Amino acid sequence: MKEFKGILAALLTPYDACGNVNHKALKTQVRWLINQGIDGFYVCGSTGEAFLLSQDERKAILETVAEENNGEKLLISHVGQISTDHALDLGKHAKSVGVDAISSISPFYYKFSTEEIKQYYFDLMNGMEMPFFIYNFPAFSGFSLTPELLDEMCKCPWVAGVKFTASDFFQLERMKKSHPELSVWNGYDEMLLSGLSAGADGGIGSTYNVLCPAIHKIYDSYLEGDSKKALDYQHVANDMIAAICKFGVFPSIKAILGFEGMDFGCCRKPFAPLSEEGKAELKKSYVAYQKNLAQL
Ligand code: MN9
Repeated sequence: MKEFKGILAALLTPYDACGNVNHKALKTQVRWLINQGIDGFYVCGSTGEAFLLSQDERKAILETVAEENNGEKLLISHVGQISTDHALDLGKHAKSVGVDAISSISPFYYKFSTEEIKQYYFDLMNGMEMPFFIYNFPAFSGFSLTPELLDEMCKCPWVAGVKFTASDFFQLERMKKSHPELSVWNGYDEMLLSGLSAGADGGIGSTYNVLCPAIHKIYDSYLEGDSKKALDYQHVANDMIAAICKFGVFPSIKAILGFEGMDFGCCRKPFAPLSEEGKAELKKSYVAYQKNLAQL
């Protein structure tokens, strides 16, 4: 079995001119990332516009990624939905496709109680019986996984770890200290080194779609015990990430993939298209990023 660690790209969803999922571009992107040293893929998460896709589209995307990946790198399928049944439907499909693990954000919008959210996770894990990563992203979901709640969740043997998209590294450290057997993925790319220092086993991120070489250097340098070098690479990556955040994370990353010859189209509405000014600034930042990376 593959180990749950390393640098995973939270894949974006490419669309063609008619707004349909562009499976060909997706395959090209998966292969491009494998060639750059990526350790795996997180499919149809926030970055993949999960909640702007139909169930069938999500299933088809996973199948395409699995086909191109061909068992080479880690494959984690995000199956989160507001409805337990819809999430289970995606999860069972993902299991049949042969993913390494499943993951889900907590059900949102209705302000479900902690008990209801816990039950949602238990229903998914017991329904799928395979390694499961709880996706903790309080800023978007409105729900925060506490170390105490994680202790309770761990009564289920299928909990494999947490995707921790938050900046409370005390919480991350507590989770990892109490459950060293779990894998914790850092979620904010701009804070990868901080997450690793607090005990994270790797990172899953949207900007890794375009910054894999620099990001992998942060990870490798940290593991080699060279925090100074890791920080140098984090600085280089963060100059680019700051520009990406300024103009909208997903449209910006799609534009950068466009610079690399992969046409990902726009994000689905209500996401707005990237401005011309944004595109021009991103281009400048991307050229500078590549230069800075080469000089390190
Ligand atoms: O989960 C990603 N968050 C979203 C991780 O997709 C909303 C991150 O990779 C961020 O996009 C990135 C930029 O803030 O850290």
